[in-house]
Formats: sequence, structure tokens, C-alpha cells
Amino acid sequence: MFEKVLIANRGEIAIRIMRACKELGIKTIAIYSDTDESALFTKYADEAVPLNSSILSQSYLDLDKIINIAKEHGADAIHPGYGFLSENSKLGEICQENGITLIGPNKEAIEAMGDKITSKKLMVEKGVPTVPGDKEGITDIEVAKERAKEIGYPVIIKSSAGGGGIGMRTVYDEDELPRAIESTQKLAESSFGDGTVYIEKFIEEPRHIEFQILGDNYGNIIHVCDRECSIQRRHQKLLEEAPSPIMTDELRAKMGESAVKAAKAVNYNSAGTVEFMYSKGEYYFLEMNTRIQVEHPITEFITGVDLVKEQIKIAAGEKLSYTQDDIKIRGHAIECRINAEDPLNDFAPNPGRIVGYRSPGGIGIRVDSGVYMGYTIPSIYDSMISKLITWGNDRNEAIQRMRRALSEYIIVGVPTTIPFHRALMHNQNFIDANLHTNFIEENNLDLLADIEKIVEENKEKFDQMKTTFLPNKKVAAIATSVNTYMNRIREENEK
Ligand code: MV4
Repeated sequence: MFEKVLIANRGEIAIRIMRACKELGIKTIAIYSDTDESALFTKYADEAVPLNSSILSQSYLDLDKIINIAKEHGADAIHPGYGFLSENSKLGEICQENGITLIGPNKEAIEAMGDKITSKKLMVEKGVPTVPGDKEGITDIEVAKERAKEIGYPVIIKSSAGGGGIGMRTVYDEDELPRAIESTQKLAESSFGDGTVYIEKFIEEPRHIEFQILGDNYGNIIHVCDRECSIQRRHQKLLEEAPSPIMTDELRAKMGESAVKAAKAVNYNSAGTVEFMYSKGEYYFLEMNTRIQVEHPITEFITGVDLVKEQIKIAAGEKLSYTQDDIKIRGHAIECRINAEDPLNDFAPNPGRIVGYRSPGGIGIRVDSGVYMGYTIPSIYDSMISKLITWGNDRNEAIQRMRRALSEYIIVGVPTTIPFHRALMHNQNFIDANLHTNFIEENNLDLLADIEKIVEENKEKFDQMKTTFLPNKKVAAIATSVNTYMNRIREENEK
């Protein structure tokens, strides 16, 4: 087993990884940007090393700087978490050159799954269901028209290099096709430097269902069941649950087998996720994420498997501790992403100082967070404050427990998505599990009225707390100068 692991990430996931290390008796090294000097994860680590910058390319994305710190401080492995370098195949390469183990999959797997056309072709080859359509890039408009006719409208034009929903356009009839192809090509070229686009059947109102994968270095690959991630807004997930409310043992066996096939196609040897779209009894491979994901705790709650610990053990050369038959589901888990965003203002990010904080507790509750009272959420990173996860014997109990947890959760100083989640927990379509990827758009009006009511009800209580916790003038002045500094860094990063 490793003696010392460097965590090349920040916030809640850095702490999540360090917790697994601690249980395995591994020492931890945090690296931190100037902005993160007072962040909780730097205090949790055994050693914390400054990156001496807040520019992304000179901090969390600086491969050379990170490798040098790892060597200098005697790390024998690096965990990249999610985001940042987690799906950059160069990290594995540079680790190997320097005799350091990457806690992640082989680089060929990252590369094959990083390209949408390559991965889709591979899936067709291996018999994993994919959306009807082409695997080749479009080169001729007339040919594209013929193909669209065969596939049947509506179709969707996607960019091969794209991801997260960027560079896609739905086309409802032939007249729109040439312009849609052209604009998607242009967008793909300017966003990804690769204008390759392809054509697919457009699946209307699909559910997003994904399977957790674990694979080791000896060819053992299992799935650790499914998650339902349909509640999202502009490709940002807001809530996830496990298992999917529509899952049956039969469907799980079938989709799980496809997920394992997908992972086997790239000799997958870490924790990863195979994403599917599901509609009307059919499912289609979407992509594979070659990293540990934000929503992994709901899977941990219902299966008892510590996914990060398994991931570390696999990287250290151990065999999987589980066979497929060992994986059993108990109950239901829900995760609400608590962000510093204003749900009444189009979910605009509203980072700032947390002047009052108390997280919920009691049976069946887990809060993964990287904040504390008095902490200022930086504006240059994502606005996630925490992940609130509840477990229940069934979905209904998990929902009731989430209602309780949300009502206990106090965050003063920044607007949060808590009122949104409280409204969602009382939305009849959510309760009935009528979920699909357009859920938020379709239920928006309903939710907004409820969110407004909840915010209003809490206003007095929170205002009162604000006067208790409000920083004095000197602290406020410091906060202002920190904000000015962060705005500058953000502009720098956006270049
Ligand atoms: C689709 C689709 C409908 N039909 N493809 C969005 C992200 C990208 N990786 C794939 N996405 C979609 N592809 C076809 N042929 C609808 C989506 C989609 C979606 C998929 C999964 C999760 C959330 C989504 C939200 C909007 C659209």
C-alpha cells in the first residue's frame, strides 16, 4: 500500500479522498492555490504545499509543478479527484515517467472514452446499445440529408470533441439541417479546435441513468449498480438518487452487463461511470466518465462499498474486494447539491462569506463539504458548498429524511439552493418519480412559487442570525479586497 498520497484537487473531494487515505493509514499531501490558503482541505491534510498562484494553468492544472511537489515531498501516488486533471491522459504519462502511481485508469481508456466518435464505434463493435445514427463525421450535406431521412426526424447534430452538452443542435426537419450542421461545426471548431460533427436520432425526454464501475489491474470488472441523474439544469446536476426509481432487477442485470462490457472494451482499471440515456424501455450508451464522480456517495450509501478506498487499493495493485454477486442494494439514497446560487435569480452563482453555518445530522445523513463558518467561498471555482445525502429503507423514507435534513440546514450569508431542494421534495412529479432531463424546465413555474414562499418564511430567522454573525467593518473591508483580487484572477483564467 502507498505511504503518502498527493491530492491534486481542492474542496470537498480533496477531504473525501483524504478520509479514505486516513482509514488506510496513508499520509496525505494537499496542494493549494493562493485563494485556497484558508480552505478546510489544507487543514485536514498531513502536509499542505502552496502552489503560489491562483491562475489555473499555474496551480491545479500545472502538471510539472504538481509532479515536482509530489517528488520533493515523497508522494508515491497522486489522486486527481474530479474535474481539473482527472481526465487528462498526460497526468498518467508524467506520473509514470517519474515513478509515481496515478490513482486512476490507464491512459488509453481515458483517450478512447474522451472522443465521442471513437467511443461510440467501440461500443457498437462490442454490442453495447448506442443511439441510432452515424459514427462517421459529416463531410457532405446531401449525404447527411439522406442519413437524417433514414434515421427519421427529429435528429441531433453533435460535435465529436464536445461534452457536457456543448455543441449540440436538434433538427426537426430537412430545411433546418444545413444551417444546423454548419453552425455546430463552427461552434465545435471555435470551442474545441475540432469541427467534426455527426448525426444521431434525437431521443425526446430521456432519463439519465448511469452505472458505477470498478475494475482492477487483473481484468476483474464489476458494476456497483445504478444512479438516476435526470434532475439537472443546463447540464449541471442538481440532485441524484440511487437506485433509479424505474430500475427492476431484470433491467439492472441487462444494463449492468452493458456497462461492464463498455468498461471491458477499454480494459478499465479504476472507478468509473458508464452513462446511458433511457427512454421507453430502451437504453443507449452516452459516454464513460473515467473518474470518481461528485455523486458517488449515494452508491456508497446503498451498497456499503467505499468507492474511493477501493479505487486507491486497485491503484496499489490489490485485487477487487468484491465479486458481482457480493454487490447488494439496501434501501435508497438521495443527494442534493447545495450550491451558493440563487434559485430565484436563474441559479446565478453568489459566492461570498458564510457568516452562519450549521449542518444537519442524525440517522441516515451524510454531509460532504469543504466549508466552515466564517469561510469565504471563492468566486473563481465552482459554487458548491456541500453535498447533502440521505439514506432511507425506501425512496419515501429517503425523501422524508431529506425534508428534515434540509429544514435543519442553516447557511447564512449567501443564497443557496436549499429552498429549491425543499420545494423539489414537495413537488408531486418528483414524488411520483416522473423524471426526465427536461424536468426542471417543465416544472419551473411550480417550483419557483414554492421556492419564493420558502425563502420568505426563512428571511426573518436568517436576518436575525446575520446580525449575530455579521463581520465587523475591518473584516468586511478585507472581504471586499479579496473579492477584487478574485475578480482579477477569474478574468485571467477566462482568457
Ligand atoms: C442526446 C439527447 C437526445 N438525443 N442525444 C447531453 C449531454 C451529452 N453528453 C449528451 N446529451 C444528450 N444527448 C440524443 N441523440 C439528449 C441529451 C441531453 C442530456 C443527456 C443526458 C443528461 C442530461 C441531458 C440534458 C439535455 C440533453
